[in-house]
Amino acid sequence: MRLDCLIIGYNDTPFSRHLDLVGRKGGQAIEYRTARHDHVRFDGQRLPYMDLLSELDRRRSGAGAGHVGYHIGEVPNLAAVYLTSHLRRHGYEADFVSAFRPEQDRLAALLTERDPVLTVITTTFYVSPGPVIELVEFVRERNPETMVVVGGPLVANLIVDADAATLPWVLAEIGADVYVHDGQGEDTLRRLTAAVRDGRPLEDVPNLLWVRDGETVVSTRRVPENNSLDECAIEWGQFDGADLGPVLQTRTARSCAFKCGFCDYPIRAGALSLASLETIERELDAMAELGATDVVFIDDTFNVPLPRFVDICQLMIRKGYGFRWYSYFRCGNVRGSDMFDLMARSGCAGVFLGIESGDDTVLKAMSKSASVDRYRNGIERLNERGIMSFASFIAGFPGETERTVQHTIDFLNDVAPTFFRIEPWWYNHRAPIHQQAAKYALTGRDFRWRHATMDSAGACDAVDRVFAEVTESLWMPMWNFDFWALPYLLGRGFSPEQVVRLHRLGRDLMVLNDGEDAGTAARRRVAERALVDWYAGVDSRPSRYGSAAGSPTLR
Ligand code: B12
Ligand code: SF4
Repeated sequence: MRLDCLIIGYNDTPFSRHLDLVGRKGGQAIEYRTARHDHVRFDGQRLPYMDLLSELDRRRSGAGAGHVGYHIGEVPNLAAVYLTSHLRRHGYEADFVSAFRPEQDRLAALLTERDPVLTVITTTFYVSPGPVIELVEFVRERNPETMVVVGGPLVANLIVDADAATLPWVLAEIGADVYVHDGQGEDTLRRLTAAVRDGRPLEDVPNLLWVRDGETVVSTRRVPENNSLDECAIEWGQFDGADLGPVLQTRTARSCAFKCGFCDYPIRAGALSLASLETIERELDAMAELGATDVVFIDDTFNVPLPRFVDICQLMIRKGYGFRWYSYFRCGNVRGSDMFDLMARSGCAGVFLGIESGDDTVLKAMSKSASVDRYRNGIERLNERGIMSFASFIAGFPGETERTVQHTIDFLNDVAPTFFRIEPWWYNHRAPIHQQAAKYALTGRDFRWRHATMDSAGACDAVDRVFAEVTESLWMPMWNFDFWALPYLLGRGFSPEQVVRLHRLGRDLMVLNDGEDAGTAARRRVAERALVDWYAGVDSRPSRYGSAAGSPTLR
């Protein structure tokens, strides 16, 4: 039967391609310096952690090149699941592909055999159009007739950033037939699917853009969506547990009630909107029914408001689902110990902490509504209960100095969250801090900026310093990994200790990334051997992707 809609999750750029691109910017470019902490050199290859695991698995199993032993796309892409569920609920034939690269063959088969009327490209993760262009070309080669639709955050950001003269050019370059312009967009997609299927004109559907004659952007009327999270919750029963795997992501809230100086998400996503406890219970029941072992709540502030968070933890205890769960967590908002006990009893296995700085003046400049003391208390309570934590930091926000960086190092060594990472500040002109540019003598944008107390190169130096001097918490790389790799790996059968060990051994190898002399090479061989030996003791479930033909993840 013909598909009404095929939805594509995410397209991860191969790391080697990324290195080539950022390498061309020169060794001092921030992107290049950041990439140094995102991979290890292993037997002559530069591999981010997920590819390192695939390589260890390939050697152990004797599989051939192209073996995808590990890929974060095994966790079903949430936007793709969400949009598929939304369309199915309204009676449309919809299916999704979680990750393009390891599922290329399946995507090609769906495009030719199920001949979708619409092919939808989600853009949750893209800060530039490159990955979308690659997908559009792939889709058109396999099915020139399908209508290619692109929407989501990338489109919204391009519309805000590009001026009237460049927007048609950028959209034409991406090459889709239609763009959805809305912070949500699911209902526009439903209307578009109906219109195309029924042969009605696109002009009937709000929130659309397309390019006419390569130079004019045509837009239909704007009707911003405000979809109810209760009415639009994912109906997990529509899916097969074996297809989805044991690690599932969901969200119980949209947007965020805070206004951190560096973040534009609440501006983009609108007012905070919450799903009811009944909806959450229905979703969790269905996930348990599908056999989920690990559930990830991607809400930006899962424990705000606190009474609701208590209700959710109590619900998980009462229902005895037995799965481990993970979320972002504002640990500075929680006092006392009871809440942490409740989290542990309800199965919390790991939390993402947006700490940002170990210095109160920087936290204040960030409008973080948090203090170092409250953070300290929160992390200590988590550590006592064996809940793993990942603490994320920003280097170089206005107000940052050598001294405040030292405070971050001291904080990490003193409080010891399980994992941490620090990244140079990315100056986003859409974020609230931009309104205070004059106060901080701020100039530039993105990864090239300067303010009264630091510039972007100084922020990179600070990252190197924190990486080198923190000994009591383990560096967790970002590239296709990040905190979200924790549920994935535990779901694949790793023990928490094995995940910790991976990070310890990975760091031993990562510190040797830059060296070329004989001494470094000898140390590298020892560190590589330790990883091979460690992996010999890992008894993980097989990958869903295995030797996916044509997967260039390891190239
Ligand atoms: C989980 C996660 C990951 C995981 C994903 C695992 C997986 N299997 O899915 C991993 C670790 C892989 C990851 C990687 C990265 N991530 Co990430 N990630 C997230 C996280 C926590 C959740 C994303 C999510 O699923 N959202 C839920 C979906 C439902 O929301 P949504 O995309 O907004 O979709 C809605 C609409 O936008 C719309 N929509 C989306 N696309 C389309 C298309 C059409 C046609 C229509 C109609 C509608 C539509 O539909 C949805 C329903 O309304 C977010 C933070 C957050 N809390 O959201 C960061 C986030 C998305 N990640 C981010 C970034 C920067 C990255 C990386 C680039 C980091 C890096 N340098 O490596 C990589 C990119 C990887 C890649 N392939 O390119 C940024 C994105 C910034 C941006 N887009 O401006 C975020 C917002 C974090 C942040 N605040 O910085 N990430
Ligand atoms: S960083 Fe997190 S808590 Fe702060 S405004 Fe953004 S989404 Fe909200």
